[in-house]
Amino acid sequence: MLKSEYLQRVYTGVITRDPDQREFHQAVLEVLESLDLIVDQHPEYEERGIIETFVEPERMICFRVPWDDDQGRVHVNRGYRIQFSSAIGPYKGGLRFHPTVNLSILKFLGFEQILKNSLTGLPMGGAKGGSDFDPKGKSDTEVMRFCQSFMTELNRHIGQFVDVPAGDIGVGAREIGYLFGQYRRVRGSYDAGVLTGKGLSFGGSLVRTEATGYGLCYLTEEMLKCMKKESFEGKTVVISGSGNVAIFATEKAAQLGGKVVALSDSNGYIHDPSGIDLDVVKDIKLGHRGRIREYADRVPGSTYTEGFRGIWNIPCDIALPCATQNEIDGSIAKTIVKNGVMAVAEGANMPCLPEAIRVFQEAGVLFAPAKAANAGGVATSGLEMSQNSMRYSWSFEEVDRRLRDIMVNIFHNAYNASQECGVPGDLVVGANIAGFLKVSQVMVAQGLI
Ligand code: NDP
Ligand code: 2IT
Repeated sequence: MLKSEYLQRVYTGVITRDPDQREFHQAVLEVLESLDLIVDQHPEYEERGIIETFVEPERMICFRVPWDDDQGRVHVNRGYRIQFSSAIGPYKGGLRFHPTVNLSILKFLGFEQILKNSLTGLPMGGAKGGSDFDPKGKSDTEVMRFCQSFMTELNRHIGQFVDVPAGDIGVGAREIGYLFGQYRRVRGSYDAGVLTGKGLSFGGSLVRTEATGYGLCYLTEEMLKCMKKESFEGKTVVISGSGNVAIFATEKAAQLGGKVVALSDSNGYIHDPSGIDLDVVKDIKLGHRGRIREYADRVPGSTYTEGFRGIWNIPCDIALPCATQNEIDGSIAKTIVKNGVMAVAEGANMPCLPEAIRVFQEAGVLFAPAKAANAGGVATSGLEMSQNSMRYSWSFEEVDRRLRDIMVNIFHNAYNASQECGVPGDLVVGANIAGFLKVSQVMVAQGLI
C-alpha cells in the first residue's frame, strides 16, 4: 500500500486498465514506492497529472510478421514497438525476440528504459520492442526473412530522430545487420543512426558488444569501493545467463581480479571451481550458438547441472544475474545471503523479485538495480549515435573510458539521491528518483501534460 493517496490511485488505475500485465505492474509499483518518499514535496505531480501520464506509453505499435521457413511454410508472429516516452530524446531501447514476449513484458522494459536512459545523462527517451519469434533452432536464412518482414512494417515508425532500436534477448549483431539491410532497402537512404549495435564496418561502435557486461562491472566496482572499501580482487563471482551480457560481465570481472565460477542458460548451469575459461564459452556461444552444457564435456573439473535456478546454491561474494526477469525470488535470495554474498548487481532487467531485493537490503548486502547497473549498453548505444552523427569513430579506449565515466556517474547520482531521500545506500530509490526528476522536469517544461 502506498502512503500517498494520489500514487495509490494511479497504481490502481494501472491495474484496472490492464489487469493481466503483471510484470508491468511490478515495475510501476517499485517506482511509485520510491516516488512516495518525495511526492509531498511536488504538488505539481498531482496538479499536472504527471504520474498518470508517465505510466502510460505515448504510443504502442502492434503488427503481424509473416515469414517463410526454409521449406516454404508460412509462419505468422506478432511484432511490437512500445514508444513509451520521448520527453528527453528520441525513443531508444532494444528489441527482444523470445517466445515469452508480450505487451506486459515490453511495457515493463520500456518503462524501465525511460529512467535508465535518463540516468545515462544522454538525450534518449524510452522504448522497447520485439516479437514472440524464437530464433533458437532457426537457420540464418529463416532469421533473415523474419527480420526483413519485421522491418518492412517497423521502418515507418523509426528514424534517427524518432526512435532508435537496438538488441536485447535474441537480438544481436546478426539480427541488427539483417534489420539494417532491410531498413536501407525500403527507405533508399543510408541512415546509420536508425539502429545501434551495428557491425563495425557499417557504423557500429567499438565496445557496444561488450558494453552492458563491462558497464555492469564498472558500476559494481565503484559501489564496492565507495560503500564497502572493497573490490573484485580475489572475489568469487556467480553470473547467470551465458548470452551477450553474461559473457562480457565474465570477461571484465576476471580482468578486475574476480574469479567467475558459474554460468547458466535456460536449461541448466555449469560450475567450474577453478574459474570459467571464457575462450571455451565464447567458442560455444559465439562460435556455434551451442548450449552451455558443452562446457562440462570440454573442461575437466567442471560440472553441468540441469535447471537454471540451481546456480544460486553456489556460494559467492558477488552475484550478477544476467539472464532474464524474475529469476531470483525471496527464497533464492535467502540462500544467496546465507552463503555470504557481499554485493548483488542486476545485469538483466528486473531479475530480482521485490521480496528478493528486500532480503538483500535487510541483510546489508549492496544492491544495484538494473536501471543503474545495466545502463552501459544503452549508454554506449548513445555514443554510437553520436559517432554516427559525426561520421567519425572513436577508438576502443576512448569509448571504454566514456562508458566507465558514465557508470561511475550513475552510481554517484543514484547514491546521492538516496541520501537526499533519507535512505542512504538504497540505490533502488536513488536510481528511480535520480532518473525520474529529470524526466518530470522536462515534461513540465515542455508542457507535455
Ligand atoms: P542473450 O539473448 O544474448 O542471452 C540471454 C541469456 O539469458 C541466455 O543465456 C538465455 O538462455 C538466458 N535466458 C533468456 N530467457 C530466459 C528464460 N526465460 N529463462 C532462463 N534463461 C533465459 O541476451 P542478453 O545477454 O542481451 O540479455 C540478457 C539480459 O540483459 C536481459 O534481461 C536483457 O533485457 C538485459 N540487457 C541486455 C542489454 C544488451 O545490450 N544486450 C542491455 C541491458 C540489459 P537460453 O539461451 O537458454 O535462452
Ligand atoms: O535493456 C537495455 O538497455 C537494452 N537492451 C539496450 C538498449 C539499447 O538501445 O542499446
